[in-house]
Amino acid sequence: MSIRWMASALVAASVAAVSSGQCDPGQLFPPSSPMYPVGSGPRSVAIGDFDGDGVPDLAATNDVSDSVSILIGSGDGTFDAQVSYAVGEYPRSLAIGDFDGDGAPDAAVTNLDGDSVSILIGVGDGTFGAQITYLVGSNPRSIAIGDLDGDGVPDLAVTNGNPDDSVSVLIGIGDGTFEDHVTSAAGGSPRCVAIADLDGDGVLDLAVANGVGLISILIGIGDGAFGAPVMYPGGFVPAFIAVGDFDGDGVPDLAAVTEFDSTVNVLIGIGDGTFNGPSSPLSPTGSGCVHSPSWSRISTAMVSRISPWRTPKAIPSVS
Ligand SMILES: [Ca+2]
Ligand SMILES: [Ca+2]
Ligand SMILES: [Ca+2]
Ligand SMILES: [Ca+2]
Repeated sequence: MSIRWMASALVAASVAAVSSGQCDPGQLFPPSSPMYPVGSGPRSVAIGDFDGDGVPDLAATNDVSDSVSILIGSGDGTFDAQVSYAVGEYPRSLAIGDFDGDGAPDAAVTNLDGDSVSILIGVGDGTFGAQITYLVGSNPRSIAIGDLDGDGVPDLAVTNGNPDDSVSVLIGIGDGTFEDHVTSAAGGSPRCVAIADLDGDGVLDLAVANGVGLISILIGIGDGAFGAPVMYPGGFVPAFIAVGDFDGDGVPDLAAVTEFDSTVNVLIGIGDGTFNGPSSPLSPTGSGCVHSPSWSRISTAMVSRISPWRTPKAIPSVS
């Protein structure tokens, strides 16, 4: 049973319930909370001032209708009706940046089933040009924007899920186009990527939440390439990761939510690219043991998910 089929079935069931009188939308949402139709299967949302009037607007990915909905903000808390733009197959995440340097926000969208990224260049009046797509790895789920090679032009980092288990970097040219993607190993079933200078050398680095229960740190070299990932235990299927300075020492720290542990795992940055967290870094070679009291809370099932990482063909798919 495909995810797309299940999503369609849920939408159909909801519509049927409302139509049959079993469910009154007015009881679910008060009249003061307006709802705005978008496409089918909305998955993620981002904010940008797409028409340049100083009022935030919305962009949402719709994974069943393979589109992005743009809703222009009126300034009083309301939004115009959506205008949709076609993107690739099963769009998942999107990020907003100015890829062509014209001051108008553009959008980058991961297409989970299309193994691609769609770029929508903003005109500046709230409309967007037709998509330009770039191939990446398998099952791209998450996307982040940063100047990874230090040339002043925004670049993209994209997680590629199983079986590629990598991060794709697309270097921006500056005119809204991107070079072909270059991949770096990231762990097992990467699900979310965040960008920050984790070791304070002025070069942006990557933090990746991997579905097999690991947080990967990839230190940027400066030309858009990255060193080998250093792994930290991340709980049972870390799904999202965010960067912030939680202890106020000026060094970025990490917070990752786990899908099945019902926890947020916090890793405190040391400043050299390493972290104090649930445990010490794991050796990518698989040698040695991890000595940490918190390691014991990781279940046998969790260990079985980590151990196969040392023999990549055995990694369970959680994409
Ligand atoms: Ca632009
Ligand atoms: Ca760049
Ligand atoms: Ca760095
Ligand atoms: Ca800190």
